[in-house]
Amino acid sequence: MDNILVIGAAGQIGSELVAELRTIYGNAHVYATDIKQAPPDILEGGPFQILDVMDDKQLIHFIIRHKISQVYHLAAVLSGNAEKLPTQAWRINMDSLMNILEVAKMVEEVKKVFWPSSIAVFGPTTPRHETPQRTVMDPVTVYGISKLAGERWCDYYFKKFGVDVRSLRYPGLISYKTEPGGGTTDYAVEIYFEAVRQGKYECFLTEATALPVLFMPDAITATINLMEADRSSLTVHSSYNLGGMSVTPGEIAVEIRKHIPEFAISYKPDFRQAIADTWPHSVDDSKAREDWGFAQTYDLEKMTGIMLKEIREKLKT
Ligand code: AKB
Repeated sequence: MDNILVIGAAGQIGSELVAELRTIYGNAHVYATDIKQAPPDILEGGPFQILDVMDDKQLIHFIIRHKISQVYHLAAVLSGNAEKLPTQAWRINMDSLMNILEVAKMVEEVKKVFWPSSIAVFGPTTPRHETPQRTVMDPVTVYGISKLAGERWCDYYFKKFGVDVRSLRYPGLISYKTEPGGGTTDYAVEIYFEAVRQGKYECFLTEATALPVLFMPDAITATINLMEADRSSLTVHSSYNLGGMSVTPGEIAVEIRKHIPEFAISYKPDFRQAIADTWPHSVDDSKAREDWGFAQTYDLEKMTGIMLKEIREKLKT
């Protein structure tokens, strides 16, 4: 039986991934860790420990002590926050990945590693529509540069040392359980929370800014399916494109108004507009579909209905 370590378990992806992994592998086999306290369901549902992935000694002890065979390393400084603290963000994003890759190289019991990349690896001269798997990559943000460098390291550790590291270029992820923090696509989560809380939202991107987004259940399924795929079927060892749906703030607002007719949106672009302007509008994820069967099941309409219903429930309690 696999023992799984999730780093960044209290975050937007981690809090949902841990729950799903515990359903599949059993509560006792999924070790949730973070540098901050996790939400009650993670704490009560199985083992949780405060762990700093930057501390390589603590990390290797943890992995050996708990006989960890799979690692999901989700901790990162996202695009908006990384622009405020460039050198710290670079250090955190890169050193943490290097610690994980080194442990996976050294400890034979570690069979697989998951590390998320992002659409941020693309840049202003990358084709913006249906961005191909292999294309120009010239990121101009610290976050994007760190993700692109990370992808190259993942590919290097796979080819040089046989480390089975798997990765997805996540688009903006939309969820209601745990709100994201410090990203450019965060608007697409905030908009739903503010629609329910206040009936209005001031968006930090313009009305027509198109970015790819994906509903969290599809992202969780994709992540686990990639990790469970037969190694021989995988042809990309840097990171797989994951498209989702291409949406603008204006289009989400129209969809929200079908449920909350009085919803008002205004636009006040800030520094994150310049980041979004260098990212793809839509992404070609045919390689992920071919190699390990990626499939998206939620569209904007279905996602909006669920987001508003779940946020209403959540804010009641
Ligand atoms: C961000 O906006 O920084 C992230 C991402 C797309 O990687 N959500």
